[in-house]
Amino acid sequence: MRRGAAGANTVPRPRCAPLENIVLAPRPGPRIADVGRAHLPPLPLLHPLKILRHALAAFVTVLTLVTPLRAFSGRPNIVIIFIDDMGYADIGPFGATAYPTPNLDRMAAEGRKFTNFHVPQPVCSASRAGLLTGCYPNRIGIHGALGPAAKHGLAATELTVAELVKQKGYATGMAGKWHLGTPKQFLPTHHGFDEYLGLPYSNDMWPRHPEAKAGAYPPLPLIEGDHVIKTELGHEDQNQLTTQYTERAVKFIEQNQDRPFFFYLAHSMVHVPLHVSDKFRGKSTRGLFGDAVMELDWSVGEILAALKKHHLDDNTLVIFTSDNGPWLSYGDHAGSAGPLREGKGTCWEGGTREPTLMRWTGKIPAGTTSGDMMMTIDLLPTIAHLIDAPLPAHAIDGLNVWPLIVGEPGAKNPHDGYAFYYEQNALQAVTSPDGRWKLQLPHAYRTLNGRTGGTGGIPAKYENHTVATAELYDLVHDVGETSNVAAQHPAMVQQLEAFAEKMRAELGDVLTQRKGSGSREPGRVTKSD
Ligand SMILES: [Ca+2]
Repeated sequence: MRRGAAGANTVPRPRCAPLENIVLAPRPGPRIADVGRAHLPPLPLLHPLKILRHALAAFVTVLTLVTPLRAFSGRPNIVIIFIDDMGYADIGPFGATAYPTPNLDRMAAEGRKFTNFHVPQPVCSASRAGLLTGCYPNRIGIHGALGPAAKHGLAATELTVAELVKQKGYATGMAGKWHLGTPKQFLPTHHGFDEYLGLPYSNDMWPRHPEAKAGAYPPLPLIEGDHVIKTELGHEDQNQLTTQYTERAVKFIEQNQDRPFFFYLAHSMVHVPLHVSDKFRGKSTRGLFGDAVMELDWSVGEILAALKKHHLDDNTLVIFTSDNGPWLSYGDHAGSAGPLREGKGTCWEGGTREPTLMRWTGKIPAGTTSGDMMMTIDLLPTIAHLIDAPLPAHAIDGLNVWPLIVGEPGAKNPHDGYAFYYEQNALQAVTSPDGRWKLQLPHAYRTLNGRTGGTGGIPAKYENHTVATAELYDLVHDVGETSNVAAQHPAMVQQLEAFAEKMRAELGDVLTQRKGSGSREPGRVTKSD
């Protein structure tokens, strides 16, 4: 497995000059002109030549302070919009027709659509761990969806995207669902975010969820920083979440328009139980689900409008994607994976291939589509490349894919393959680096087996099915994983089996009773905490 110290981004890079610390002091900080003035002596009555010398000294002082700021302004702002449980075909650019998504349509027209962009695991906490650390989530001890009582979370020693960009003086903020540990020490403000507003975990871990047994969940809190600011959210509070998160993001952009910033907007919707504000209630022909997507589209529009208003379009990378595929058992309250097989909670394409858009005016070619395979774990090293930041010394799994993102001629995926783990360290599938070939390894998975899902927020029951022997799929010609072509391509099966073995040696695999050598422990609450 490649280590951060051996990857493409690992050339030692100069640390920030001390002056950047002055320029990037947290707001409200001194304005550049004020800082310059603070360094000037008072101007007594002096000989004209002395006045000239003072003036020259002042000019040089101001110049040295301003120069680093100008150099720094070349680093892009980054906004990641992470939707919860949105399916591959749930937005206009990916085929949704039952409701309009004009802002996402515009984002696709002004940016690039990625049709083969994946998450490493098809479930909330694990997926978020991969996005934020550039690691396969099982490498860092995070799997599944952490419950409110979980006593573990993202280890303090892991490096998040927020901590990465802070090394370069970025302002960092987050709104929305965290889900990487509820005890205070694991919350976003302890992982590199200057500010945070949101839910510590999923909005269905809630006493009012229609399926929640009495006493199963504590009251669902709203958190600001690392303090609970509302102890028990009700339905109307959930109705306001999309609006509230969006307003926070817009305010953050406004406040930080003059310095590089990173904002992570992790919406709670369209995870069940679905909620929407009055702005969009009843507005779609697809019920509450369509209404909620329309509100998310509105949210994207607000972000793009804020960037435009502050003239940041050509210096801001905006990424839109989802943490896993649709929760199909919820039927009319679930999204659609379109042509893809299965959904959330499976390593079929419907579970991990996400509707993804990226926009950076002048850098990412507008109105284009990429079919190259990429994964959220690649974003941290790609961002490190963009801002010239050092990668962590510990091993990570993602690699810089910027040449693929911008469509450089001849660009190739730098990986040996991608691994899809699920449950507690079960290696269920692997793909070739170009994303064409996928080997489904023997494992059990959940399926509705052709039945429709539930209605009104009550799910249907899944059945368990099994992949008995490894199955090979040609995703270029069969994106729906309908025809096992293992018998026709034995060499490809062998190649992917070898990659799977390499992953088992590194990260282990409970399905073949293997222990890996490269895994790390999550953070845990200790008695002294
Ligand atoms: Ca999710």
